[in-house]
Amino acid sequence: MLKDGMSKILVTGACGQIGSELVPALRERYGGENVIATDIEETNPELRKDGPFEFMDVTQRGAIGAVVDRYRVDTVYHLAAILSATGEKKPQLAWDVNINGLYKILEIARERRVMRVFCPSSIAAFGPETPRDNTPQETVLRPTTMYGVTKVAGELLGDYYFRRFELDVRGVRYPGIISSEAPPGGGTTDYAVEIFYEAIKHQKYTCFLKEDTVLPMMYMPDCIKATLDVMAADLAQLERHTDFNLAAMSFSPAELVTEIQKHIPEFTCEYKPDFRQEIADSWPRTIDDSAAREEWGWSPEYDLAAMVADMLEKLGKRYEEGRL
Ligand code: NAD
Ligand code: AKB
Repeated sequence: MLKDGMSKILVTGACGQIGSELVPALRERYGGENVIATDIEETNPELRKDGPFEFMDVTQRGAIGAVVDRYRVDTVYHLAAILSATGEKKPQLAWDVNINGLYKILEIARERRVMRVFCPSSIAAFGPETPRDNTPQETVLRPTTMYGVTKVAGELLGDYYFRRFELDVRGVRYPGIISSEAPPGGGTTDYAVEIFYEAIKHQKYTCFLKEDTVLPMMYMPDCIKATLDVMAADLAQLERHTDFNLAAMSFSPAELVTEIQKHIPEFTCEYKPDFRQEIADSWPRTIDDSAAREEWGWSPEYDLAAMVADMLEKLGKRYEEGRL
């Protein structure tokens, strides 16, 4: 709890892959009424069950201000964004939502004296000139996607608001997130979620990345843990603020297929790389997350084997119940 049990938390982009699981986790911890889920579209009606939901477009400053004022918001988890693959198809939209949206969130937070803002970055902040193995915390940030450009700019903007206005902005560079609840929203790592649905339903999958493309990944329970932990960390212990490297596991599509085949031996995968291959080739293979470990005690729980077993159990149950 951030302020004498009085936290009012706003989540933007709440119906997305991460928001769909972060909102219930926040409501569990802080109380349903205290977590206001917002999105431009209501693709997850479940979020209305345990607390407020509001339509809110993060590119509309007036709309953000109205929600912040109505609920007396003091903490923001800003998840609304356009991800890498959609961002390459619609770079202008990616800039508008990811940069103009973030700027408006930060300005409203500054004006209304919001206490703390979470704004995630991504492994997409790195680029082809970055060392790809054990990518250091401090390294070359020259991404070649619009999404990556917005993530680097977002890290810098958040740091600026911290230094210049003492707004407590925090963020991590999430790897690709794997989850069983909401589908991923137009990224390059989406294959690592789609593959489970196809393995269960059809026992075959066509992957849009090459079989040996290793990328950093993380299972949703670790993503939620990291998000809550970095936001709960003692500010005095933080040297960094908006750009913590974060790691849990790294694997290629072929390694994921082998792990799934341990549970579904008849599962097969073919590979037809598309435009997302070039994006993946510009990202790291493995990440050095020692700063997050040292400054706020980060440590993941799920490796590849544990993640695959849990995903197949959860999705398999939904399939048997006719809900997949
Ligand atoms: P997502 O695409 O699943 O969800 C984003 C949500 O934002 C969607 O529900 C969408 O409707 C909403 N949105 C889009 N435009 C909006 C607007 N103008 N106003 C309000 N809402 C709008 O994304 P996610 O995977 O949940 O990602 C959340 C955050 O985490 C993003 O900043 C993303 O860059 C970051 N991230 C995600 C991953 C991942 O693998 N999921 C990895 C690295 C970083
Ligand atoms: C994407 O693939 O765009 C996201 C990310 C790693 O930021 N999952």
